[in-house]
Amino acid sequence: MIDVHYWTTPNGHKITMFLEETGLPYRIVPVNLQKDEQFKEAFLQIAPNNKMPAIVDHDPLDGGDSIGLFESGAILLYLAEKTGKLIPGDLRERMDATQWLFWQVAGLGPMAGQLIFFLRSSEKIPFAVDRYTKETARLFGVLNKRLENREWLAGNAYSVADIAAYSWAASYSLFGLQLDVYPALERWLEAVASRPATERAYAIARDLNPQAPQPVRRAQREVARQAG
Ligand SMILES: N[C@@H](CCC(=O)N[C@@H](CS)C(=O)NCC(=O)O)C(=O)O
Repeated sequence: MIDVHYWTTPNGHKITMFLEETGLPYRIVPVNLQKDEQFKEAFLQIAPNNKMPAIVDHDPLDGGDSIGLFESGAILLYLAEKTGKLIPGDLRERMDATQWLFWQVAGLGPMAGQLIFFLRSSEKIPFAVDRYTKETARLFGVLNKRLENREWLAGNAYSVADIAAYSWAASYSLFGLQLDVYPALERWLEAVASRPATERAYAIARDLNPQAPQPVRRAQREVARQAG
């Protein structure tokens, strides 16, 4: 059994998306960020950086003591190693998936996260909003270009690289972005959103926190477009 210390944000969805894909048994341990539960002592013992997600695997492959992990990228790589799933077997493809995973955790996530911070800040700092808006749009452009003429971010199959990038890319409207200028990204978003495991992962979020944003599907965008 794996305890998933989780809240209903893009970084949290990555882990439930992986677990729903693979069917590994897990239970959610809510870390309600609105109640500052990320600062609770018990959570800090697992995640000293006071950010979720984190996991505790009570049944690690080596048969030893429980393993606690924080940082979504490290958790995804650990789960991929544990299951042998959602990571390419071929060395070059595996490294490709790894570099796109790192691109997300070191680039898209932090830049878009800073943008949200400055957009929501009571103190308005146009320079900061401008800087992170441009950088987030640039990163969306990189993702779109990567997905031109290929189905998935790395290798020939859906992988941890797609899972890591999806929940951030699906939040495009929070960053003031429209998908019209990112057609390859739009096609990929729809492909990931329609996976039953993705739908289950976001349903878990909705049950825990009805305010959690849900992905907007292509059909919904079409209806909105026609309504003007
Ligand atoms: N690099 C970390 C980022 C995790 C992160 O930023 N988590 C946010 C929510 S999406 C959080 O827990 N924030 C609480 C806080 O900053 O106090 C990862 O990829 O896991």
